[in-house]
Amino acid sequence: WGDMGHETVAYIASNFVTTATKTHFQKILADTTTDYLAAVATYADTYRYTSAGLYSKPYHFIDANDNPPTSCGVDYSRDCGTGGCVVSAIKNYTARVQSSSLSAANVAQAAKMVVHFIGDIHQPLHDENLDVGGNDIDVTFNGVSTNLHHIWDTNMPELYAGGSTLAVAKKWATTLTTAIKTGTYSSDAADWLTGIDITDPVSSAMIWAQDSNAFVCSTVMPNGVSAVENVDLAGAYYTAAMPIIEEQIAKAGYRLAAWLNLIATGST
Ligand code: DCM
Ligand code: DCM
Ligand code: DCM
Ligand code: ZN
Ligand code: ZN
Repeated sequence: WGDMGHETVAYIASNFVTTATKTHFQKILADTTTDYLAAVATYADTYRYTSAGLYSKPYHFIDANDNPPTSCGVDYSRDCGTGGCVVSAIKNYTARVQSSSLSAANVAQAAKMVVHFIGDIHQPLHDENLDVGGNDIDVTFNGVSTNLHHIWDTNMPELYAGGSTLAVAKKWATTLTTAIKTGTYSSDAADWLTGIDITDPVSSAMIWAQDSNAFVCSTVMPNGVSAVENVDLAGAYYTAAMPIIEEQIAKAGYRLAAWLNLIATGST
């Protein structure tokens, strides 16, 4: 996701963590404001462009070597590269944020990484190898030349939510929080936590990756690459994609809250 998507995920999580979890992470992040998660949600994207952080580039995705739209599926041993992937990164930084021997700076960095990567794993094209997760599929969006990955990360969320600012993210998060509590998602939210297990981060994250990757076949390219390549996708394609984007952002925030609750207190 782009910055605004990550910030929305973080604000949703802020709305579902317990008071003890909030206190725990405000202390780790040295930030007692209500924006303590949203303020660090995009750190990992800045870090990966620094020379010190180049190693973390593969941590933002898992390259599922499946065959969309005919067959979708993620396999940890097949798809998590030797340099690591979003699933191994969630495992590593979940361990580091719970460490009592690492420096405060390292524990803070781990918290920032967990917030970001639980967001990214919910973007369907972050769970797909084809055409570099859609980066090599040229499309236009309202006449602007871009690529399929970028419209899922940024153009479609920003058009729907009304911009790219932190204030837009906060407002969208409020809407999605209500949808989880009492609206569209209220009967599904409990199922979103099926299989979550803090003692088995790989299995937990693979459930999320699998769930997200399935949308590559059903929604991202249901009629293959040729049906989207060099096409303007701001019409019917956008209309079909947007409910999935909203669901994935909502799920990411709800699962992130549960994961942070498990880290801080041992229960969701
Ligand atoms: N991005 C950027 N510069 C930054 C941080 C992020 O250009 N300092 C862009 C690159 C990606 C997008 O943000 O297109 C989102 O990245 P990701 O999906 O890994 O979060
Ligand atoms: N950090 C870390 N290990 C690194 C780089 C950074 O633990 N290799 C931590 C230190 C700060 C945060 O991440 O808490 C941001 O650091 P920087 O500004 O150096 O990216
Ligand atoms: N990306 C991905 N899968 C890949 C490579 C990249 O999901 N195999 C993501 C990371 C960024 C975006 O695509 O969100 C652009 O990546 P980059 O900045 O590395 O071109
Ligand atoms: Zn992306
Ligand atoms: Zn990312």
